Amino acid sequence: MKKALLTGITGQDGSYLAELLLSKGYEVHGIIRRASSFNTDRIDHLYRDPHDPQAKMFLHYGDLADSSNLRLLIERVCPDEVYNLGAQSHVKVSYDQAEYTADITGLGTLRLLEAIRDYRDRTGHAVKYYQASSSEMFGAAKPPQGLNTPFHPRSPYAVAKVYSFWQTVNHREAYDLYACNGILFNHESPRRGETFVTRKITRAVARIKMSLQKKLYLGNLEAKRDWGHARDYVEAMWLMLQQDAPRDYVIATGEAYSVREFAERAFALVGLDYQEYVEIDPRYFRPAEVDYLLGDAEETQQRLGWQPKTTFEELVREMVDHDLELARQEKTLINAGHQIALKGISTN
Ligand code: NDP
Ligand code: GDR
Repeated sequence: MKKALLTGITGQDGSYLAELLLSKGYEVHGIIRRASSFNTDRIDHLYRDPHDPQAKMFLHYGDLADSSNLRLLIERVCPDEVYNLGAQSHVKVSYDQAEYTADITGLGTLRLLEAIRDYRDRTGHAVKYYQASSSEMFGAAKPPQGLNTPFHPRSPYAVAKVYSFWQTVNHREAYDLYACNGILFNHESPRRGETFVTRKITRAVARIKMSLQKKLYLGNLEAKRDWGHARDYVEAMWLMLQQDAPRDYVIATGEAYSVREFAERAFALVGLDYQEYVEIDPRYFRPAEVDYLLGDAEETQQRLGWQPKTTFEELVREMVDHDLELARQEKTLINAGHQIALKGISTN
């Protein structure tokens, strides 16, 4: 039985990847951060008590800021594959917390790579490494962007991801580590964090439809993104670690839509006109914007034998349907006299 160790298992991608690896018979170990309230909602359906002989997923406290903890976990778990999905992953927040983002999203990668290298050298146990690289690294570069496009990062987050990209390449070249960068363009799902624009829109669409919210405040509606489904993209991550030799890959759909188009379609699905509900609030503008991301991924995707399965229409519909159900539940609770905090409406 193969063992995988995931950072970021509580995030959107971590939850889908954990599902995929469990379905393939892996023993899955995830690093979670201690918080004063539970932060495991996305993986609760996968959890079994560790005393249960059927348990295949195990959670360990840790943090990308803590090298000694990362080293200890690698010793204990003896993983065959490590997926580094953990990050301060919000671009706008990275402007507010630039140093923290550099530490976790940038240096965190080095801490993990060095721990793996040391473990491999001492034990001889081969470990394959996946780095969650991002289309944000292309930033201001003209579309379409592919493996040969020079990086031009436009935020502290993107700069930290470029650092991690090159640390991963250098560990492959200098130490012969099986290490891959997956340069993934935006991917969304009903599990997307509520302060990312797609989920912020679908949550608002559903709440407005259910009369729980009146307006949706957004920033730049003209930014274009190449949006895929997270469930499809985690398969590409896994495939990258199953090849004969390590390399870097670009994963995208090859289609881009603006934030405005996303909003238009999401509102239309519930019979509403977005123009009546969306207002612009400059607080959501970024000091430097990434205007247009469109992936040129044909070549690397062919190498993997991977194609996205979910269309843009299907993605928007799945997210809206999911959030309509959530809004119905909220409405029921409110009607029963409970107080519901409409989180995510005014932040980021
Ligand atoms: P999320 O924001 O949903 O999840 C981020 C994860 O990182 C969470 O599990 C979070 O834990 C964890 N994390 C945050 N800080 C730390 C820390 N200090 N130490 C350890 N773990 C930490 O991101 P996604 O799932 O969307 O993305 C996964 C990865 O892929 C990220 O690295 C992201 O930057 C990258 N990426 C994402 C893309 C996308 O479109 N989704 C595209 C390209 C790259 P907690 O739950 O406790 O906050
Ligand atoms: P992004 O995702 O920055 O591409 O990073 P996000 O959904 O935050 O923004 C996409 C675009 O929408 C514009 N926008 C808004 N964004 C947010 N969050 N809130 C708003 O109200 C709003 N209004 C307009 C933004 O300006 C931007 O142009 C995501 C993250 O998952 C990264 O971790 C990942 O690396 C990249 O995708 C690929």
